[in-house]
Amino acid sequence: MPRRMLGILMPILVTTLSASAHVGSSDVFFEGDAGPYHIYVTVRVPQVIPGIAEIQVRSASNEVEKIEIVPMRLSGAGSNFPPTPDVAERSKQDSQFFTGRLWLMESGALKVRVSVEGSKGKGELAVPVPAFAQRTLPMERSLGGLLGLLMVFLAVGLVFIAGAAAREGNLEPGETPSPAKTQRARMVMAITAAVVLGILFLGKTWWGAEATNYKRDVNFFKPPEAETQLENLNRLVIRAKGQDPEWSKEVEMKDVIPDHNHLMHLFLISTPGMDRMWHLHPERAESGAFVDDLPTMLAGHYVVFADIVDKRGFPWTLVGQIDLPEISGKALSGDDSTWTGAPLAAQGDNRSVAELADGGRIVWERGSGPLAANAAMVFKFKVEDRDGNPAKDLQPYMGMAGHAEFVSSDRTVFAHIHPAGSASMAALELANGGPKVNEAITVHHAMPEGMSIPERVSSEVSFPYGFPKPGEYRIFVQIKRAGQVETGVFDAQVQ
Ligand SMILES: [Cu+2]
Repeated sequence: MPRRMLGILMPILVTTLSASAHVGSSDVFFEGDAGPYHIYVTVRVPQVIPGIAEIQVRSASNEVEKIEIVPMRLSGAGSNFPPTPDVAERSKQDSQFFTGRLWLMESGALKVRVSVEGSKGKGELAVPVPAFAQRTLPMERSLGGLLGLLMVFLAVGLVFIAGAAAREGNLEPGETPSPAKTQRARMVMAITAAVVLGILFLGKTWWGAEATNYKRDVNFFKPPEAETQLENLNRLVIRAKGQDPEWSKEVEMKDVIPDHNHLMHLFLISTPGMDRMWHLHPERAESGAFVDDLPTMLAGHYVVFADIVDKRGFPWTLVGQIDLPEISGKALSGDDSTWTGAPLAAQGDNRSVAELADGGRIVWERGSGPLAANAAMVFKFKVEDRDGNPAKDLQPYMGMAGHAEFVSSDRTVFAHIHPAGSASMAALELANGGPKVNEAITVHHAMPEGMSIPERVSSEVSFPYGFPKPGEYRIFVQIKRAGQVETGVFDAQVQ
């Protein structure tokens, strides 16, 4: 009895709050093409695993008739044999909006396959979903008290029922139990009490083991630490250290996979003002550490965010801090970029125009009204040349029209987003069976600089994303124009 009761209670014990796969931003936002249909997908990842993910799909056109969704492993065993898909429910008010709920049964790199049917035939795509237990909250006191009372009532009741059965179970009507029967009943009650206590003890042990495992899981998936060290004046060495001792055995640095051209995307952001930012690409050394010869930088305190993707396609952001002296380093080259400007508070809230060095600008078409937390949005940015016309010189930057980093002023949220959304490009490729499918999603498949013919990129770039909580955010939007990476910075007050 107590065992089964505990089983029912477990999901209540582990009700939770929000945490991360980027940092502090666990929901998945996606925009892309399922065959002929352009769709937006939001996956609200459950805080507990097993748990229910909420899926929202918006179709850009009214040609979609039916949408099916199913969760699967991102790669490896099980990624090719989906269970029976669920049909997403079509909204009665809005025929282009579909919702569904899916059970996610395990932590790790998963994907949700979305199959679309409509007047143009069928289309399909898969959205990578990093699923992980995020936090454990203690059971509410009142509920715990009530359940405790019930348990005592049931346990004591069981002892008395057993006693009564032994004493009076086979009496004739009106007969009183003999002293021998009363004696036997006491024995039975004592044995029953021992058995009940034994079961309760086993239940408690089992509960404790489950809770410990669960806590370990929560710890395992917390953002790992970026241990940083400055060597030889300008060489930054970064080592990954998981919150759980087992982490480095399961996530080996020798196995991390490239994500849009690089094994690591490193962001150094000056704090508290976030008035300087570097986006760099360290190389992996033999030892498994990542190493970068820093460019010339001002002395200061920097927060470190380093994105990597493990071999299963699970994205990790290493988080750290470092005090750097003034560095006279190498010139920026390749995909590395930097920005310097006004600190966060000085910009004023909700600034939506960013001036660029050549007189051009990036304009955030944010619409009117306040920005709400937990709302899926499409962040649209227009790039203008110095005459105010749509810029015609945009090129792919690391294979995409743009990159955006959303950082909260308290640095508890960091999300590196692309036009295809919040999933890493490496995971998107794994989810959709290789880089080929990705061409629909990226502007141009990532190739070493100089090998690809630069394609024209639209002067408008958009990112599907939603702020995970209220607060002040800085948004770094990075694009490439005529061979030069440019960064536009926007501040947002989110309610
Ligand atoms: Cu990027």
